[in-house]
Amino acid sequence: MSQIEIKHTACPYDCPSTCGFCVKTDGRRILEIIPDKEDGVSKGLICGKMRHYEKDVHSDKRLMHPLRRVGKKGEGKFEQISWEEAIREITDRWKELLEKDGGSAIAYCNYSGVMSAVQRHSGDAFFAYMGANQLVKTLCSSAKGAAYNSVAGKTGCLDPRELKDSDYYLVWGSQVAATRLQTMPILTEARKQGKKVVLIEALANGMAQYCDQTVLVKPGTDGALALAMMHVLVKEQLCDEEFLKEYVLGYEPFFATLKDYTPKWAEEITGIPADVIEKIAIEYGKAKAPAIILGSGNSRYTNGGMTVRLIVILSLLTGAWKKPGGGFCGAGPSGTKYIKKELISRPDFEERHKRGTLNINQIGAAICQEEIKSFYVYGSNPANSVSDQKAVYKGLAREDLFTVVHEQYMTDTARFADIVLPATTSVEHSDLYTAYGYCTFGVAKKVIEPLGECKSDWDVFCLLAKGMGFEDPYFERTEDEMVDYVLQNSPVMEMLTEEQKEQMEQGKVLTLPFADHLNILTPEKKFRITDADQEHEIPCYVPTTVDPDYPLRLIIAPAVQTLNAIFIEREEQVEKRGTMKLYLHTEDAKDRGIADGDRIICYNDLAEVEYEAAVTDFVAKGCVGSVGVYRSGLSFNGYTANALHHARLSDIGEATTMNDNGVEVKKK
Ligand SMILES: Nc1nc2c(c(=O)[nH]1)N[C@H]1C(S)=C(S)[C@@H](COP(=O)(O)OP(=O)(O)OC[C@H]3O[C@@H](n4cnc5c(=O)[nH]c(N)nc54)[C@H](O)[C@@H]3O)O[C@H]1N2
Ligand SMILES: Nc1nc2c(c(=O)[nH]1)N[C@H]1C(S)=C(S)[C@@H](COP(=O)(O)OP(=O)(O)OC[C@H]3O[C@@H](n4cnc5c(=O)[nH]c(N)nc54)[C@H](O)[C@@H]3O)O[C@H]1N2
Ligand code: SF4
Ligand SMILES: [Mo]
Repeated sequence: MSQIEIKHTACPYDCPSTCGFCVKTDGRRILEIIPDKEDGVSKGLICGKMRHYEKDVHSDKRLMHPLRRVGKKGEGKFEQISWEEAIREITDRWKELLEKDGGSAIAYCNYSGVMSAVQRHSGDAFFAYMGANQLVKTLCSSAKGAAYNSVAGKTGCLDPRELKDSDYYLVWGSQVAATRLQTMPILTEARKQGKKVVLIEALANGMAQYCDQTVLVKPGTDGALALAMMHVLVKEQLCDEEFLKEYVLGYEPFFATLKDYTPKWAEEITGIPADVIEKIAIEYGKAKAPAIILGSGNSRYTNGGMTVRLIVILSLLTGAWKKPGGGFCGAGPSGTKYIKKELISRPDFEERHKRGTLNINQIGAAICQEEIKSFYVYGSNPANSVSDQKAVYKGLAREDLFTVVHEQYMTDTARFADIVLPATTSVEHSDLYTAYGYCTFGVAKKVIEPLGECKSDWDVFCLLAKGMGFEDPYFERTEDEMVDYVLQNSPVMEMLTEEQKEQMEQGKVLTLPFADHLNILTPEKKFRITDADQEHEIPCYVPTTVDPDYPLRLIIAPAVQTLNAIFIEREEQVEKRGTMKLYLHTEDAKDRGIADGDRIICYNDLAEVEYEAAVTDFVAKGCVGSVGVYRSGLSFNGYTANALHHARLSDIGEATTMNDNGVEVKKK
């Protein structure tokens, strides 16, 4: 009989927490997930999605063998083939393409299916070595990241665990209960202590109940709110002049512009009454250690970078950053590089070729072009995640686009592949883990052998490299050797105590020191309100693009039960989540003769998408909200919110503008 063991591992998914937890295993199967009370981030509180990860690992829907398409594109008919055949077929085709057309004929798509370092970044090295079109990976919060960098560089912001010391909270566009679960107990405790939590949202139905006050804002107008709040802070002399003098560049010319940004001016734009803006600004200004918890929602606009710049600047004016718990939460908290990513993604391979670039947000249009002849997808599901869904399907349906998808499940993208390769889950491969929302680091070795014929991204890229005849030693390491090599070269090794090293060996996720928030990591060693590298050196209000033909603004929000398109193969999660709903304001519904539960069509110049109407007062007027990512088979008419998303890019960071689309709604 095999022995039962409890082993530590880490969550591989795109969630700021990267919880550590335990798995019970008999060496062949994962029997149970056991939350770990000693884990520094989760403290034993992990989400319902991962609480039964064993059901995903052992799902009978998992792909177990390489497959070759036998039916028409998208029909979903495949035959089983061997790995040798699969690799030969792929690499023969690529060699032919490279010889005839060059690397510009090959595109790939990868995003956040697996977040651990080696699995996530190994493909970058492979495709750079090959000279395929480089993917600009800006599908999530790149506008937010670039805007934060403009003001604060690499300065570490608050680790959410520091929020216990804050005395006033602005939860700004984040469904914390779904996406930052471990912050919830801190907010609950703060409220018990009489501290105030204010929510600034376009779609507040998920969070309003956990906050003392909800402020509904018209989508894409938060920059006006931030400016008006700063107007009030200056007028009421609530800015910390000493702090600004010592730590902040450019506040004088910026302050000179604030006089026109009155609360009354902002009311017109944001829909928030002027007296509400004034009151929040004064409360915020009088708090000793106020914290702004910023989600990514309001960065996903054509003015998203500017919005984030303004909110980060707001967090500086009262000197909150110098107080424990005060400042800004929602960008990189560490201020230190834990992993030398370049050892995995190998930017030096770029020198081998001059490559084209493709932005992931525009991958649909790209794969519709004849010049692109092959498409490789791993750790991503573009049919359900990127903008202009109709273009994505049109491209995937091209009989002459040789498509390979490396996946755990037969996703809407994989269904169109010529070759499907089965992927491991995190317990079947080894890797290094850093959280993007916390100061943590871990190494989790594989717990069980890969199921069926599944292989990890690292192993597949090494096999493909061999098939291609790539001779660089990079491709010769085994997965464990690669993980160890990156670990041994990690700056973290010098930060760890002997006890922590032992814990790391056991697969635990370690907490590293929080950043010194006044160790300002910009070239000038000061925060920058003005930035000569930006289109607008002095930050100002920039409206988002509004399409007069489609007066409602469509935004998207995450679902509690799923994580992007992950977990949509688990029946119980999908059942709990329910049908595809579109939230709309009572008055907007009334104007259109729509009642709660009606079947409705949401449309614009790109597509028509069918929903069930959810009528509520917890959404800003003029805004409609689509919650969760659905696969085509679970949608009403084959399309989801992404079909209504234009592929425009944000002002800073070339990022998605998923939330910045005009739509209209009618009863079906
Ligand atoms: N359960 C669950 N957890 C997740 C995910 C998931 O899908 N499900 N996704 C993961 C991923 S990939 C990410 S990036 C993070 C995201 O997590 P966060 O960065 O915390 O952001 P979200 O929770 O997605 O919240 C975005 C919010 O912005 C709001 N919003 C949209 N436009 C505006 C606006 O103009 N102004 C304001 N004030 N609000 C606006 C939306 O209504 C939404 O509530 O969560 C991760 N965690
Ligand atoms: N409508 C709508 N669109 C969205 C969002 C939304 O909330 N609504 N969210 C946006 C955001 S914030 C993000 S970050 C993106 C995410 O965009 P994507 O990363 O494209 O989408 P995911 O749904 O995360 O799909 C990842 C896929 O990777 C697979 N996978 C998991 N582990 C591995 C592995 O180890 N190897 C391989 N090869 N595959 C693996 C999973 O099975 C899954 O199908 O989507 C964006 N698009
Ligand atoms: S999805 Fe997030 S909350 Fe859930 S276990 Fe993973 S890291 Fe923790
Ligand atoms: Mo994301």
